[in-house]
Amino acid sequence: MINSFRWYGHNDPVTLQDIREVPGIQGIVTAVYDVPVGEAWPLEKVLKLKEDVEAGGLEISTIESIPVHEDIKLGRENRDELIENYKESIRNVGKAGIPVVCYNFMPVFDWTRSDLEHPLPDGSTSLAFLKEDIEKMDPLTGELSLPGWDSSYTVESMKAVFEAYEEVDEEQLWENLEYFIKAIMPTAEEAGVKMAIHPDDPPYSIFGLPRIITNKAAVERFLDIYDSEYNGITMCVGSYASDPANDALEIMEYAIGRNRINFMHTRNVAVGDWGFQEVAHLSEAGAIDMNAVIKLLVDHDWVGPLRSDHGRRIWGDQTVTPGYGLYDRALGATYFNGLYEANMAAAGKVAKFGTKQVNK
Ligand SMILES: [Mn+2]
Repeated sequence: MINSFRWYGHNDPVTLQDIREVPGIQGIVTAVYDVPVGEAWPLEKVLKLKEDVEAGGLEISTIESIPVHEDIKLGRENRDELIENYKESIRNVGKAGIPVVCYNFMPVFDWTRSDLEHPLPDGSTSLAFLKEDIEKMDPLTGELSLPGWDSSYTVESMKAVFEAYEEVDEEQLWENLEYFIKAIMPTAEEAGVKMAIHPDDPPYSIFGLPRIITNKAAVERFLDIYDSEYNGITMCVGSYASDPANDALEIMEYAIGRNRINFMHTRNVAVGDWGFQEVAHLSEAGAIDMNAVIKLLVDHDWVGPLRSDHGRRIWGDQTVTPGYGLYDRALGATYFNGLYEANMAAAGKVAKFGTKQVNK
């Protein structure tokens, strides 16, 4: 396991030096942020990103993410050109020696929450998805704007994209995903880049839009599209567990049994028929047995990147990017180090983090 930490580039108030001081962090999860969605990432930009991270004493373990253009998801006529650009980005990531790319295939909205500062009993706040609040929202009025929603959409363009999805049901979206996967995978294999699809977040339909990467059956169907270790998943335990019908550990056991987990996201959630709220990473705080998660990785000698996912806002953290403050993610990262070390020791193996500190 390569314990990793997401970094949003030089505008991120969490610096590479901050991250480097978190014990056991070996990998950076980041992206090229200044190329419009649909265009190819130039090699120079990928190499510059790599140099910047290495100058900070760290290495890129994962690209999160290369966004998939809406026209690919919609299966529009111009998709072949957009897919060629996507393949070029994968090739350039491979040339930079970066082994993993995370992406998702969610229509219109990336992750969605109703509240970014929902209080927890300990006085901290976190991201929440309260169904009764979501049901009152109408993305077509233009009155709402939530993070995770692409702010570049005007009321008119939002209406247009919703109209376009009236022609794309779940089966059609699967077909469009299949077309995309079959087109990019030979390139990913050649480039030595393992692809890792992130589940829909939350893993069910919102605002009538189709959503397909939602449960164990979906993972099975997805992996069967193209049977290669380069065609894998991001096992985001918190996203899968956000649907009370899912058993995230069962999904994980299935995917790791097929050697198709290419990236791990570890966050915990409290879940109910009311929706879900993100909580501290500790198992007892939420629905996920994190020790069982790490034990599965150790049992399978899993060697990929894992990152502590969304944290609560604690200790007066002023970070703007919701869920991506330094403190609670750092607490999560050290918690996962502890679980990893203990599980490795129980299996008669030694956990190595590359952090041995020697004073002169
Ligand atoms: Mn995730």
